[in-house]
Amino acid sequence: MNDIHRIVEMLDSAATDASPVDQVTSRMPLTLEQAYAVQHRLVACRVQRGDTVSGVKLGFTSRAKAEQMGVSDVIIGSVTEGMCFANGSSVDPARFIHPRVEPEVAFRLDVDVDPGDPNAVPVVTQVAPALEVIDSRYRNFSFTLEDVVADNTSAAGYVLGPWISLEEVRARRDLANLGVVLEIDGEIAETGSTAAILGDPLRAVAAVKRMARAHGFALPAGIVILAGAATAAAPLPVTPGSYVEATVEGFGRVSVSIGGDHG
Ligand code: OOG
Ligand code: MG
Repeated sequence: MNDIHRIVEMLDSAATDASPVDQVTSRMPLTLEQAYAVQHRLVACRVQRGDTVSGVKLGFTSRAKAEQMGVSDVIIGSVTEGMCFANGSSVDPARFIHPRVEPEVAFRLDVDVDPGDPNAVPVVTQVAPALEVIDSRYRNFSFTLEDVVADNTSAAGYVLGPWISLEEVRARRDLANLGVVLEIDGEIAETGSTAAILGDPLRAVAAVKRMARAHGFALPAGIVILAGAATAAAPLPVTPGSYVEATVEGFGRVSVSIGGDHG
């Protein structure tokens, strides 16, 4: 337990100082259960400093991401208000170590869900295009499944595009077959399809309930669900004035620009 405490301190300061650390598992074994215990304590540290949990995220729901990182199981993490950037706003890259950006689909949970109740249905009626900024606290962005779970699944930031009614989208299109494009400074960085996310992004909602039950997450009404990247992640540019945009076919756009003090 002392070890757990030390890992939490190490990962928490790595994030707040934007300074990388060695993988935990290169020095000591970590079970998946211990990894989630570390993650919950890390998020609790943020909450203690005045932040609020605003949602949950899934990782490795697409093959592109699993192959990019050499990890295959779906993982779950938390995102907070402090990680949320307004659509179109600018972020200071100095707060990150080696940030990457991913195009995602987000849902909003409409009802309180008790993950342990087999009859509780996680209802979602709104969907939005999203960008996720991930920033592993581990040197070289390399980790095992347990390392990345302990590090709150590399969560560092997210941006939500306009919410639209899921019913309206589904009346016109197949949510499981929409083109996704990630552009950086006007150039296409990654392209994919919403099909990449578990075959259908809506499957992420059921997966969140299952993962929440297995790993001790609460699912209150109003939280955001980040379904996972539809493509591999691209490096987030660090040049002030750079611009990142994701589009999901038939949805609005979501973008962020790079700010900071350098030039
Ligand atoms: C872990 C987070 C993966 C996704 O959308 O698949 C993730 C990582 O790649 O560092 O957020
Ligand atoms: Mg992601």
